[in-house]
Order: sequence, then C-alpha cells, then structure tokens
Amino acid sequence: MKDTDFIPLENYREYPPAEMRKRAKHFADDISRRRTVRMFSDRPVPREVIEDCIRAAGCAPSGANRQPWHFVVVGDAAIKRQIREAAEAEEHEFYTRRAPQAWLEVLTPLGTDEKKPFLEVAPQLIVVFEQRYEVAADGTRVKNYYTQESVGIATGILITAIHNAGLVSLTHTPSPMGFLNEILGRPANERPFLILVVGFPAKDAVVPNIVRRAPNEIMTFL
Ligand code: IYR
Repeated sequence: MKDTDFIPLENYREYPPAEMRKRAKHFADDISRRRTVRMFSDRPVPREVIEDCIRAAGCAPSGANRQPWHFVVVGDAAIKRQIREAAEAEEHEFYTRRAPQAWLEVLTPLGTDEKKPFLEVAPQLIVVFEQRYEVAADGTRVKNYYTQESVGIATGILITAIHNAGLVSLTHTPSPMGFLNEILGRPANERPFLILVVGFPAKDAVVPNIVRRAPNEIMTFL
C-alpha cells in the first residue's frame, strides 16, 4: 500500500475576472454547437488527434483514482464490419421485440432504427470499456469504485475533446454489448460502456431539429 504523498499544485491557473467570464462564455458557446451526428463521411482522421482526445479523457477524475477505463480504437474495416453485423443483430431484436412501445415513441424524433451503417462508414470507432475490477498479479480481484460515474465523466471529456478538434461523434449503445469483448479480445473484467463513432460529418449530413432546455430550467441557485 502506497503512503500519502502530496506535491505542490503547480499547474493551476487563475484568470482575471473579465477573462474568466470570457473563457466561460466562449466555452459554453462553442460546446453549444456540438451535435450528435449519425451521417458520417469516410474521410480518415489523423491518429494523433484521436490519441490526444483519449489522453484528455484519461485525465478524468475517478473513484479512488483507479482510472477504470480502456479505450479500443477500431479503424480496421473488417473489424468494423464485424461490429456492425453484431450490433445490427442486437438492434433488430431491440426495435422489433425488446423495446416497449413508449421507448420507441421517444426515439421517433431522433430517427434511429436498427440499421447502423455509420459503424462501417466512419473512420474510427472508439469502444469505451469500464473495468469493474482489476486482476492482481496473484490472480485476486481488486474492486474498483464508482466505475460508471468515472467512465461516464471520462466519456464526456472524450466527446468534448472530439468536438474541440473539429470532429463529430455519436454515442452508440447496442444492447447487450457483450459481443464487443469477443470481437476485440478484451478480458472478462472489462464491460463495454459504449461505442463512440468518430469522424467528419457527411457532406449532406442532417440532424434532428431538437431544442435544448433553457438555462434557467436546468439550474437552481440557492
Ligand atoms: N441502442 C439503440 C436505441 C437507442 C436508445 C436511445 I435511449 C437513444 O437515445 C438512441 C438509440 C440504438 O442505438 O439505436
């Protein structure tokens, strides 16, 4: 067990109040442009950009600093096809049998269906895995904590970093997703969290005409 070890907070930066306001507003305005996109171009994206976006995600806070995540980047066409085929098989079940009518109704405005061509068209899929526990060298299980919260926060940073780089993404959650362990050869302590489809939008891409809740509706100051 490692002892407590503290170092000076060297990289913190405070901004003068006007600059702080400007930065906060600029960031909110910029991330407001982010849209989930389902129509992708096959244009390749530079590997270093994906690496930097994942590096950003890896800075997320996590329960007991266990960093319980692993990101598998799939650019290989044959593996993407395997993922598409397996996801579409599950999604067929979802849309025709598993999903209750009420769920299908709230999905209608988004125009989703069981066809997932973007899993092959987009240049990169980032499959996010959640490590519920780790396996120590002697084979014993070491539990991780708050893994869903931790991986959720890391994924949020990943999505933000991808937007910041001028790319678009789509969170895709075929259910169940166990096939991803098999296709990608990931161990049993890792649970697929979601697939993040990443790339450039198709030239004629369209998005659902949705509205965001008003700021005063989503916050309360006491
Ligand atoms: N996982 C399915 C269904 C789906 C569910 C929700 I909630 C969405 O916001 C979008 C889709 C799919 O990916 O199509």
